[in-house]
Order: sequence, then C-alpha cells, then structure tokens
Amino acid sequence: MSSIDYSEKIPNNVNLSDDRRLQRALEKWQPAFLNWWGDMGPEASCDHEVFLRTAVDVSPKGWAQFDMVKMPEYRWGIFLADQEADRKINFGIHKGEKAWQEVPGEYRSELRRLIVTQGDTEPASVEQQRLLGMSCPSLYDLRSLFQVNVEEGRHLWAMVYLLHAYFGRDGREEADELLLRHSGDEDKPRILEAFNVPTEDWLSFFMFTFFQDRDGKFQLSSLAESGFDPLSRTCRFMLTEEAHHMFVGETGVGRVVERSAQLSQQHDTLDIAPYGGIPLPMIQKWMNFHFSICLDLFGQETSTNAANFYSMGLKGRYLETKIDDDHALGNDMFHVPELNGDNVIMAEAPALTAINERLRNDYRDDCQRGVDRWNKIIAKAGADYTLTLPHTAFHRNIGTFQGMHFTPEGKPISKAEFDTNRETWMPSEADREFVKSLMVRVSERGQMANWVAPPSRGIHGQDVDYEYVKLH
Ligand code: BYC
Repeated sequence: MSSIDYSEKIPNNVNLSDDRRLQRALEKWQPAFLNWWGDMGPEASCDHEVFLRTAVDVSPKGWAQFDMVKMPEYRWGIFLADQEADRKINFGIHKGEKAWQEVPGEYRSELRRLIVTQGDTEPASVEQQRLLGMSCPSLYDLRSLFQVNVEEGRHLWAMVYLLHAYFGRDGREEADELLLRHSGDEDKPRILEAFNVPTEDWLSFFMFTFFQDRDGKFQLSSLAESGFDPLSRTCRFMLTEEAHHMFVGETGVGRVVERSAQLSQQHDTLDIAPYGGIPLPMIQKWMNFHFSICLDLFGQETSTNAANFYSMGLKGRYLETKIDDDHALGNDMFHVPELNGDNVIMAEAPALTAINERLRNDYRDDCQRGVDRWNKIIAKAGADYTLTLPHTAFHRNIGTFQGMHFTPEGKPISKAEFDTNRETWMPSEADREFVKSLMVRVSERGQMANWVAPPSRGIHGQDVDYEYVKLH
C-alpha cells in the first residue's frame, strides 16, 4: 500500500520529485488547471469551506481523511493503484506477455486517443454542473456535488499525468487542449455528445451521476484491464472514486422517487406538481433521456476501433479475467441488435467487433438493478407506478438505430409519430421549466427541499443536519 506525498506541490505517489522534467511540465500545467477551475468550475464557490474527503493512500480503504476544505485548496494530485508484481497482458494478440510499462510504439496513437477521450469527459462534467450549487436542495447535497466535482478534477489530473509522462510533446499539447475545449462550446465542444448537454437541475444531476458516471465505471473498468500498466493502475484508483459518484446518483434519484411516491400516496394522484413534488411519470421522462444518451457513449454495436483496441491489448472487456473464454475472440460470435422489418432482432456478429455492444449490455444490466431498487421504494411508499428503462433502440444517435425512430418499448415508428410523442416520452421545455422552478436553493443547516426526501444517513458518521458546507 503506498501513501501519498502531500508535502509536494503536486501530491503524488509516483515519485514525481525523481523526474524533474516531468515535475516542471506538470507544475506549468497546474496554474492553467486552477485558472480553468476558477473560470469553469462551480460558480461562486471558492470561499466556501466544504466537508471533503481526500485520498491519503490508494488502497480501497484509503479514504481516511475528511476535512473542511476550500475547493481551490483541494489537494489534486497523481495517484496510481499499487503496481502488481509480474502483471501480464490478459487479452488480445499479446496475451501472456509482460504488461507494458512504456507506451508500445506501434499503438501510440490509439492509446493516446483513448486517454484523451477519457480525459475530456472529466472537466466536461464539471463544466456541465457548474451552476447547480446555486439551486441545491440542502447542504448535504451541495457537499455531494462539490465532492464529485473535485474528484472529476482529479480524474483530469490522472489522464494529464499519463499524457505528460508517456507521450512527450504531443501529450503535453493534448493536455493543454483538455482545458480549451468546453462543454457545449460551438467551436470547441467536448468530444462525446452527452458531455455537451448542460446539467441544469438537480434531477438531471442525480440522473447524470447514476447513468453517465456509470458509463465511467464501465469504461474505466475496461481501461483498467489495459496491457499498458500505468493506464490500468490509474483507472483502478479512479474507480474507487467513481463508486461514490454513483452512490450520489442512485441515492439521489432514490430520494426524489421516495418523496414523489409519498406525495402521490398522500394525495392519491400521480399529479403531484401542485404539491411541489416531481411526478413519477416526469422522472420516467428524465430517465428515458439520460439512459438513451448514455447508451450512445458506448459507440457502435459493431466497431473495428473497439476490435483493434482489444486485439492490441489496450482496452479489455468488463471483468476480462473473470470471463471464461480464450480472451482472443478469434472465432467467437456475439448477439447484436438490428432492425428486421417491424422487429428488433438479435443478429450474430464476430465477438471481436461487438466489444462495445457487450459493454453496453453489461451497463444496461447494472442500470436495471438500480431501477429495480427505485421501484421497491415506490412500492414501499404504497404508490402505484413502475419505472422502466426504455428499449436500447429508443432515441439513439450513434450506431445501428441512428436516424431511426422507436417507441420506448422498441417498436419502430415514423419520424412524424416520434415527433408527436416526443414530449410524452422525454422532458419538454415546460417540464424542464417546472422542475427548475422547484429548484430553489435551500442552504440552511438541517433543511431539505420539499421535492426530495432526506438521506437515510449523513456522511462519515456525521448527522444529516451537519453543516457540510460553510457558505462564505
Ligand atoms: N459521441 O467505432 P465506434 C466518464 C465516434 S465516461 C461522438 O463505435 P469506438 C465520466 C468514434 O469516435 C467514460 N462520437 O467508436 C462520466 C468513431 O470516430 P472515427 C468516458 C462518437 O471508438 C461522468 C466513430 O464514431 N470514457 O468517465 O469504438 C463524469 C465510430 O464509432 C461516439 C470513454 O469513453 C459518441 N458517443 O467507441 C465524468 C473511454 N461514439 O473513428 C466522467 C474511451 C462513437 O470514425 N473511449 N463516436 O473518427 C472509448 O473507448 C471510445 O472512444 C468510445 C467510442 C467507446 C467512446
């Protein structure tokens, strides 16, 4: 277990002080990062003191430290999971060879592209969420937002370290670009589409941390399998942070669902808008939107890029080493969906090209488990409603179903029919305005907005009404 050296300007557990050139390059990037945080990070938050956890070592339990911290003083740094002795490449054409400690020259550009795509999402999410603090439902939630934000900032550091340490000059240029693209910017947008959509209300934030951060979990898990050991070690540590973000999402949506179900039960109607709650059918619309844009994040159903990343040993499958096959996929087949007449059917494709689809399936199953838990909350409150994940063909912009139109149940329909129903299936402007109208900042200690139930417990042994953020 390695601990982190906090005495350095850039906290790290990679002996940064032994490599003066790298240290100087990263110290040059640091002020640009802090400027970016000031400009694009959480609005008007620099003076708040926030009850934040900081990693003190990189073991899964290394989360000992909780303190009141001003966010610009958060100790962003470079933390890799401990090196495994004799780690091997576990899949693809190099299976069985020693894991790479340096970038394999022939795969340099593919590897850089994967790291840049991953890195681009991290600051993007901070940008997307930058105004949310102004409408928080409680100090507890405000703290969760800020914790997520500072950790996304650290995930950016993680990818920037890889670019600086292993890719020389073009890596440094890519690291600079990560601060120059911005979410939703017309000229220089973020790379993946779902990261250009603003997160304007807290229901969207909770959906984001449930659905979009879960894409992070599955992508990082696949990259954690990488034969390029520094990437694997970086992602393994990031995953421990990512788990908390999904906790924020699952409990966040769960608490909204709980409150909405209570109000529905109490007033014997699903139309709880007049009582200041978010109707369950409206929550379903938010889910339809977020789930469908996140499915796009997995790429095309069949992809030669994904096949190449796999064969090269750069990006594996979810829990690669637990899968019982030859980890080369030379002859295996996998089911991918396609439209056949009026039905979505499952066709066979070479498993090697269907890597994205397999990960999307793993992701969908994981989402479903969360939705099942939300439905239990609804049932327990005695309300009559069931939340359902839409069909994977619904509202897709990448892959087989791009340009086609489907109902949430997966029935193909015309564009006209889709347009007519769009606002019954996904948030309309009026829905968004209504939800935003509920988002009035609640920042008194122990108070909670009316549209969300309080959490069942506080953070790190503190009460729910602890002053998690001291506003200044
Ligand atoms: N948007 O061969 P295909 C996270 C492009 S989230 C726009 O299927 P591939 C986080 C694609 O680039 C995790 N373009 O693509 C969460 C390709 O372009 P070219 C982020 C897209 O490469 C919350 C073409 O379409 N990490 O950490 O197999 C908060 C053909 O597609 C999209 C990663 O994504 C799209 N959605 O798959 C904070 C991991 N999809 O070659 C953080 C790294 C595809 O024609 N990225 N295209 O120019 C990857 O592994 C892959 O790039 C993707 C795409 C899975 C995203």
